[in-house]
Amino acid sequence: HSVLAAGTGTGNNSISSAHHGHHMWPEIERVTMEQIHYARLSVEDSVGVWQLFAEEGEMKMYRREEEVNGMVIDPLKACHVVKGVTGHEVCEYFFNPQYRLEWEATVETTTVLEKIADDTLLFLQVHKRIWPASQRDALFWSHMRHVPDDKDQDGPDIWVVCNNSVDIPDLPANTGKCVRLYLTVCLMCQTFVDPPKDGAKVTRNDLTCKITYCSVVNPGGWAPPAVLRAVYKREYPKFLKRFTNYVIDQCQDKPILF
Ligand code: 16C
Repeated sequence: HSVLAAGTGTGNNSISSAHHGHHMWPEIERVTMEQIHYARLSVEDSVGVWQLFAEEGEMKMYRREEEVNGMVIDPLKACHVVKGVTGHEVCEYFFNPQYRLEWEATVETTTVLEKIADDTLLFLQVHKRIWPASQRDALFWSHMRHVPDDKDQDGPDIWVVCNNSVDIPDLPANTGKCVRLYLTVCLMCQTFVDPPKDGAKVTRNDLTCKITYCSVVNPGGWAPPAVLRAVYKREYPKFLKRFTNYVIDQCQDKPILF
C-alpha cells in the first residue's frame, strides 16, 4: 500500500540506462557529480566563505553574498538533521512531481515536459510573483540518484536529487509574461541507522537523516537586491522546515524505504 512502491522506480537494483542515449545525458552526469562533490565539502572547513543567516534547532543556513550585473545570485548551503526518515524517502518526495504542490510554496504550476528516464524529468515551472518584480518561470531537468557507499569516503551511501536549468531553443525564455530564472539545486541525503539491541527490527525511531541543500538561483533579469535577500531569508528556512515535516508526516505509517 506504499505510495512509494508505485513511485519512480529508482530502487537500488533498478539502475536505468534509458537516459544514456539522451542528448542531455553528458551534461546531467557532469553537473550531478560536480554538485555531489560541492555538497560534500564541509561548511566548517571553508573558513570565511559561508555566512550563517538562519538557524533553528538542527537546521543551519549559510549564504555567500554574490552579485552579477547588479543581480543577486547569493549561493546558499543548508544543513539539517531529521529523524524517522531515510535519504531515499526524502529524495523521492523532493523529486516526484505528484507531491510538489503539497510542500512547494513558491510554485504556481509545475509541468513535466519530458520523462528522460524513470529517474530524470524535464520540468517547466511557473513561480509565484514577488512584488514588484516580474513573475518567473524555470526550465530545468531533475535527476535522482543513489550513490553507493564508497570505501574512500566516510559516511554511508548517498541519495541525491539535482535540479539544473537548461536552454531549449524550442522553448525560448522571456516570450510571455514570465522572466526565466536559472537554478542549480542539489539535495543530498545520508541515512544513519542506530542498530537496535538484540537484533530487533529497525524502526523509524532508529533512523537519522542528514540533509545538505545547496542552491544558486539567478533571477534572470533585474530585481531589487534588498527585496530578493529579504524573500530568500524568509523562504529558504520556510521551505526546508515545511518540506522535511511533510516527508516525516507522509512516511510515519509507511514501511521504511531504505
Ligand atoms: O528547491 C526547491 N524547489 C525545487 C522544486 O520546485 C526546485 C525549485 C527551485 C526554485 C527556486 C527559485 C524560486 C523563486 C521564485 C520566486 C519565489 C516566489 C516566492 C513567493 C513567496 C510566497 O529546485 C525549494 C526552493 C525554495 C525556494 C526558496 C526561495 C528562494 C528565492 C530566491 C530568489 C529568487 C529570485 C526570484 C526573482 C524575482
